[in-house]
Amino acid sequence: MSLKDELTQIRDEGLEQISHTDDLKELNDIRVHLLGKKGPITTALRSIKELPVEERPGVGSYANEIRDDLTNGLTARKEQLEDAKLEAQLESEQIDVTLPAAPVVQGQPHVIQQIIDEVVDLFLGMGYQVLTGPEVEEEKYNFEMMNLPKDHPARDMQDTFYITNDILMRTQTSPMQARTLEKHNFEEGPLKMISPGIVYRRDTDDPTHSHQFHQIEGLVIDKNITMADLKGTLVTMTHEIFGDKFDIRLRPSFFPFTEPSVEVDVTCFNCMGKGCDVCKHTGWIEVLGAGMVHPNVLNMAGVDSETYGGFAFGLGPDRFAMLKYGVDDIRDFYLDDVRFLNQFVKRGI
Ligand code: FA5
Repeated sequence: MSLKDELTQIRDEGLEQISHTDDLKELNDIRVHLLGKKGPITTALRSIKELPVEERPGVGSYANEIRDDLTNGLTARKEQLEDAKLEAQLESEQIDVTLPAAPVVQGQPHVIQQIIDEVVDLFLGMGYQVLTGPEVEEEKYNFEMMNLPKDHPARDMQDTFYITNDILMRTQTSPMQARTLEKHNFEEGPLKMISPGIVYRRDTDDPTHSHQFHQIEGLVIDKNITMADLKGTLVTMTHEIFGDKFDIRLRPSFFPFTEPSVEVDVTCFNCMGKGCDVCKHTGWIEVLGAGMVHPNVLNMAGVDSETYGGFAFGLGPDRFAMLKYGVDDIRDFYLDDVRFLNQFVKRGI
């Protein structure tokens, strides 16, 4: 076989090999083999010197042509394989942007805080200011200025954690009445305030009592406020929190800081007024204390009780939450068990 034919065969076999490989590494091995120092082209070129002088240039330039053909073949195949590799990668790593995103765990206020927020929002809408006060309170505000002098038997109604003789953990949010009355300037308008917060009592924990719970105090003082205003306000709140089907009932009661005083009952959530075990067959459940502010409370805070008067109420949002969601043990709210608390997720906030 002539050297030219040999070169043609090297090219044809080389191009055949190149077209059959699908692997970039293998393609590189082929390149090294065909065009490398020990490859068939180099070997063929070396043997040119054995040809007659007049044939040498022709075979030399033919050998260069063959090398160019192989180089071009290698380059083209390399591009093809790289494109195919990229294509496959793009295909396998495709992201479907229309798929629903993985859910993000979202926090939410505790169910009792949700009730407090609902009540506060309602009263803000009715023009009340929202105030908060100290949980470590002076005995003077918690009792004395609420018309509960020392040794008054009604102090026993709220068993107290004392820190010193004069400082205690407040047993109710009512001291905020005295604190606000002391500061309010009635020349600037009536006093309408709501005060949510935590209170403490030496109550033995049971399904409806906790030693630490929440209260929301409400106070409205102006000229010509009547008990009808109190009832109207409580009916509005009941409808807002529990729904329009719920009614309220006022029962005569006693609080030293209101006269007259009432306990307020809401339609039983369980039987809707028919009577059941939950409401002890009365159809009603007690939710808050209220009344017309006692003149002594106004006078002690420097407000003229001859001119001004009004109503106050104190409700327990923990009990509200029990009623609203039919929870039969108040202590469940404080266990921080997410399986329990997740039942009260407010969808869509
Ligand atoms: C009072 O605390 C009065 N300060 C309320 C008041 C304010 C009356 C203004 C008049 C005018 P009482 O002790 O009843 O009242 O408590 C009020 C509410 O707090 C109760 O109706 C109940 O919902 C809640 N509550 C009382 N004790 C506990 C307790 N140990 N655990 C959970 N909630 C309680």
